[in-house]
Amino acid sequence: MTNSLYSNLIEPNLNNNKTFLILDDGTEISYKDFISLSSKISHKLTNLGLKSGDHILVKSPKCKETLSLYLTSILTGSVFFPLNSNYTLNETIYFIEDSKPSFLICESSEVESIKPICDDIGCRILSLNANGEGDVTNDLENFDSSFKPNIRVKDDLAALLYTSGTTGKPKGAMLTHQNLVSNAHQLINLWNIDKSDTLIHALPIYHTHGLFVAINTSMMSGATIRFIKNFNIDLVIEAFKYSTLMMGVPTFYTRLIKDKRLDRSVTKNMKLFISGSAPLLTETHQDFYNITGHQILERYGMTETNMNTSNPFDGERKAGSVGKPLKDISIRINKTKGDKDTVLNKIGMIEIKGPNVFKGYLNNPEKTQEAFTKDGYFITGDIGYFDKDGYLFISGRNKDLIISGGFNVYPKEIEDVINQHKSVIESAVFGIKDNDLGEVPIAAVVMINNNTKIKDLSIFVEKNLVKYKTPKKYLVLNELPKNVMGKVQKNILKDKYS
Ligand code: MLC
Ligand code: AMP
Repeated sequence: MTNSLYSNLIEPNLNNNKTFLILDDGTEISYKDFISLSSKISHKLTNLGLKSGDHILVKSPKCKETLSLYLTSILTGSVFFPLNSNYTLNETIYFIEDSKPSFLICESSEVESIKPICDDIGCRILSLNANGEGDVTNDLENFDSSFKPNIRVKDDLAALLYTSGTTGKPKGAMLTHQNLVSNAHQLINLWNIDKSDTLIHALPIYHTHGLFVAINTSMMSGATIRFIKNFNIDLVIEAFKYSTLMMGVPTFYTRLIKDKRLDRSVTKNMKLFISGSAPLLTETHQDFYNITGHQILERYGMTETNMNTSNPFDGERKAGSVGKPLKDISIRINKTKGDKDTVLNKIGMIEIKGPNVFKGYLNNPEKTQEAFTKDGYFITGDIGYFDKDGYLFISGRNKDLIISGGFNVYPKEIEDVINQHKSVIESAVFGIKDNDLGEVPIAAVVMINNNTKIKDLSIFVEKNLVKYKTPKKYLVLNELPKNVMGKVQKNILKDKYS
């Protein structure tokens, strides 16, 4: 078996008649049929000019056809670049210009506005709607249901996922077949996933969590996926009856805890609840345990590295800790200037090396170099420490980042948009605690004229940014607190307005 995604996800399932996906309307699709669908699409796109190594930007909504484009990219040897289908035109233009895809798939309502940008770079645009209809799936009956794969080797690029890292514009993290395959193998072993499992999948499929952690581990172990379009609590609770696993962000768990239907009996078929992408409060861990008898297993990952640490399946799951490093992954705490020592633990920058760590940022050798230490460790921007048992605790972040419901929000990006408004002199975006989403962004703004309507500003921001990045509140201030160097002191704003 090689390290390619084809030989791990597709080849073993070519003739597998077991159910792969259970959809919201109850339809079940077998592995074999799903691979046939992906093979037909592969023929179609290849006929239209898709080649091995091409970037395929997929911005269509979560549906089985969008997921099959992931398999299409594996079969054709192209590079899968999934993107939030809700991104605005302005956000989308940046990704197209930076990644230069050969194919772009989006909803038919967006084709007209995006096409001119695609035309400029010779990118073919095709539609695919939430109901699975569009250019991608038209006339598929004319294509063969088997496809001779374009085999890639371990260091070849499999996917491109954008992330902003510490500052500035989003950068395309280049992930190889080896990065993804090695990580999924580790997680399957660690979490005891096998073909008898059914995973509740209510996450988006354009991030590491919902795509690689959830889909790769399930396909590699031949498990079934209850594929839910979004976190619909009724559908999730209904699915507990016949499922065994759930992967979610902490908001899934805080919402479940508030629901009166959650108890031991409704979750008795479940084997494992996993949480990640944002900090899980100790209180949430404890409340969920008291109500269901299940201890949520917390793990820690990133776009650039996939999963790094996890609490164990068997053994102690420590509330507040993200667990121990995965096998073959080396994690160290690098003490940098200003970091504190506690009596027992050294607190500092979390740095990572291993087969999971990405190849670099697309067309950006400078940022790639900055992201690694001289001896090849990836600098995560997360601050933490190990306890005496080797469990990692994340105690802060050395990056201006807000995590809202598991989505990363970069204040700088929002400030750049706010500052473009004609009535704004300057702004500062910061996160405040939120019971549902963990944190949410709010904005402090200094206006040219204090009579300007905030409504105008918020409409302007909403036109430019996807909903989850828009500030939940605007504060109009006469000035922003600054230090002697002129840097805005967000901690003062945070303390005052949280
Ligand atoms: C939705 N809204 C959000 C939001 N999600 N606002 C801020 N932050 C969010 N995360 C907006 C909606 O547009 C809506 O606005 C309002 O908030 C309420 O919407 P909702 O219906 O309650 O939201 P819902 O659709 O239920 O979404 C909440 C959620 C979702 C938590 C289920 O955000 C989600 O699926 N998050 C998962 C993100 C994820 O997969 N992260 C993994 C990154 S990978 P209005 O005004 O219209 O009411 C990674 C690596 C790793 O980090 O380690 O895994
Ligand atoms: P992303 O850029 O979307 O991949 O986000 C990765 C970031 O999410 C990490 O650098 C952490 O800051 C955060 N993160 C992921 N998992 C956890 C977790 N279990 N606890 C705390 N933070 C987490």
